[in-house]
Amino acid sequence: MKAFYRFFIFSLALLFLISCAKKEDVIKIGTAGPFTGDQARIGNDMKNGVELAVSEWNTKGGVLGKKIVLLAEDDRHDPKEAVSVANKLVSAGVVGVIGHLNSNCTKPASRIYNEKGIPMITPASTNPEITQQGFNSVFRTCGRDDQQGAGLAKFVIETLKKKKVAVLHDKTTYGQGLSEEFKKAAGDKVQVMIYEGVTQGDQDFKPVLTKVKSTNPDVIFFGGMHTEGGLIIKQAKELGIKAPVIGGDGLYGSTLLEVAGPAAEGSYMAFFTPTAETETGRNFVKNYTAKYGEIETYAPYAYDAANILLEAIAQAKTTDGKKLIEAIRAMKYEGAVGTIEYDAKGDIKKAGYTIYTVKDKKFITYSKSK
Ligand code: ABU
Repeated sequence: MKAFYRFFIFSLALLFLISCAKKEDVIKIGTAGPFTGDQARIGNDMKNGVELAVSEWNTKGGVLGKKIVLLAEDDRHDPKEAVSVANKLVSAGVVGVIGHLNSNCTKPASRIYNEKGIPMITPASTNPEITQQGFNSVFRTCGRDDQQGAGLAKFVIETLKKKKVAVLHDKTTYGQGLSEEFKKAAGDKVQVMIYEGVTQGDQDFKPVLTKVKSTNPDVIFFGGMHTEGGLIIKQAKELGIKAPVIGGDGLYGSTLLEVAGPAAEGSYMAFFTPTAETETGRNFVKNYTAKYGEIETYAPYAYDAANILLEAIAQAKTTDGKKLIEAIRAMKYEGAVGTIEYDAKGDIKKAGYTIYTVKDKKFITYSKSK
């Protein structure tokens, strides 16, 4: 019997040692965003960007001599789910996270990562407050909505030369925040004819658009995402509204073209600077499209975010969160979208926006910010 117990304890100890050894064999990084539902296309585009970076590093031997494992969690652009998946990623032992996509998810999730000292780089969340929480672990590769809102206001005033603006938003951290930034930047150079919130997930915007129509605006500004934006564009046309719809990066993407159909022609949306005209930018486009097809939206920003995190691990020679955060903050990274450098808050030092319009069912560049 004694021999049996000795064998039993020896086996348990062996199993424990094997599991510890296995744990140290890989380096886990996480990504989280809306991988299902109406934002699945942009969510998966973001995930693909991260996956591409990870696979390229693994082809070169991983990082610190270890294979990189990517854990991807679907937050369904639901803030509660975002907190839940953030806890799941932390428990699984990720050393850094790329995500989330939606500002209303990134903001609460960033608290979880910050409590554990784990760096988080969002490639898409543009609400200014994300980097104003006093969390030194929070970074982004995209710009902010104060920059985007100011760019859009300038576009309406100086390029379109329009004054009467109907402002709608989806009541989210991003959508409402962007609309506020637009209004703030436009000041008294525009006349806000109506300012109303709509609900994400709604299908019928004709009641609010009927009110919009009665104010006879020159432009409809919508702070929100592509599904609701597409429906607003389509239903505004159906109501005979001539004013073009204009919005931010949330409108960009094939879902808007699909939902709005022919009504999308002549609408305007800001998006970040496209991939850089450099070897890294061109290689990214070539390798991404070969593997996943056309780039949807945030993929290059996610690719750069993942590369920055992995480069930080390589440079710091550790996965210790504090050291990684220091390495990210000190880095000057030449990525697919250009040079990325961070300020003290975790924002990129240089953020550019491009205004697109829809022509012949495609997004085409209208003007670029300097
Ligand atoms: N930047 C638009 C979509 C993501 C977000 O900030 O909520």
